[in-house]
Amino acid sequence: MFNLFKKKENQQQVDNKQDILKPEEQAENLDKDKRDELSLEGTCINEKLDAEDSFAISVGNLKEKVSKTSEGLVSSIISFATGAETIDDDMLDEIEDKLIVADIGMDTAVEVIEKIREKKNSIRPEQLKDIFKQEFAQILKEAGSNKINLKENQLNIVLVTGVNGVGKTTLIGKLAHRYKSQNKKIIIAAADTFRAAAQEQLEIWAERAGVDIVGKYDSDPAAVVFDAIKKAKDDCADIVIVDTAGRLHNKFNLMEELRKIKKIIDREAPDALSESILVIDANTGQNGLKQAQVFKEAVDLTSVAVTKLDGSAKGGIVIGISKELSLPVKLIGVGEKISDLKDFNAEDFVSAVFD
Ligand SMILES: Nc1nc2c(ncn2[C@@H]2O[C@H](COP(=O)(O)OP(=O)(O)O)[C@@H](O)[C@H]2O)c(=O)[nH]1
Ligand SMILES: [Mg+2]
Repeated sequence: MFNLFKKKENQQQVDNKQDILKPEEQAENLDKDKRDELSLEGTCINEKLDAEDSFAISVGNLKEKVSKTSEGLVSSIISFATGAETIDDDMLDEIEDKLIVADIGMDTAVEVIEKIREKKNSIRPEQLKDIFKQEFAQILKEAGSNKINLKENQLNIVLVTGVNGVGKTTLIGKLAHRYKSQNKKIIIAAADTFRAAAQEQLEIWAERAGVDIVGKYDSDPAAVVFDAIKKAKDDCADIVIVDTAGRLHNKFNLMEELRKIKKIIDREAPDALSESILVIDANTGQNGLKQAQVFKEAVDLTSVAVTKLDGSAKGGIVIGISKELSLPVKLIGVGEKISDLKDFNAEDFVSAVFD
């Protein structure tokens, strides 16, 4: 009853305001009021978003995927330590070089090696592998929870950013498939409107996953996001996944475009942005870290997805990202199939690389 009165009172305020608004603003306000009405009526009470673990990858399978990374990181540590009586500075310098080559990140490599150098007289060379494993596990843990953040009984928006070719569209297709299989209502916002091919590619993924898609080639990306949010509210959708452009040669414009998208999300659906995910290709190594700095500033990243981990020798970037950006890795791409997007589990990752 109270809500009804309140709604009536609000309606009066809106009506009064309409008189002094321009026609396009009036249209926008009416849309908003209609959406408010929908949520007031409680039609958007969605089913519980249950945590499924069928998207986990077994340590055995992960081990196979990260075998090259493991070779680069662990084999070198073992080969330097094998047969040595003590741990000396030269040995640690050489391991440091290997860690940098394996792309765990310069600062991370230096910091971990310095920590071990301080206690080198109290540990044995054969303990090194376990000590590195513990250090890396600690770094991954400190970056935060690896679980994708989705809220119950409300709209969730997942914003996906990253430079061209890293695997954003593929990841969105896989993610849509995952949530669809959990009976969630998904809408994809095709906000990479710059290339017609990008739209077509996403349409194919949407069709494969059996989810709705909003967006038109050459339209304003922020307007696509606006439309997707409107549709999501009208349809009581659970999740809107936003694809974005990634042409970095025009960095300033891209960041402006992304900021505008973020602004629309914050304005139209405050508190709905559950994840702002940066997608990084495992093979890009150090470059990935530099990209992340730029995106972090524009769209308030909450997490990272590392794609193409299958066959990459540079999977150590997972550790560098966690340490140097304080961002947890939450998803990993381990192949091109629709089921090849897995949850990242820090403990399993270090086991797969080190054991
Ligand atoms: N091996 C492998 N290939 C992937 C993975 N994710 C994406 N790709 C491939 O990377 C290429 C670029 O992907 P796309 O999604 O178009 O990247 P976008 O430009 O960021 O949207 C495509 O050929 C994908 O099939 C992955 O996890 N593993
Ligand atoms: Mg794309």
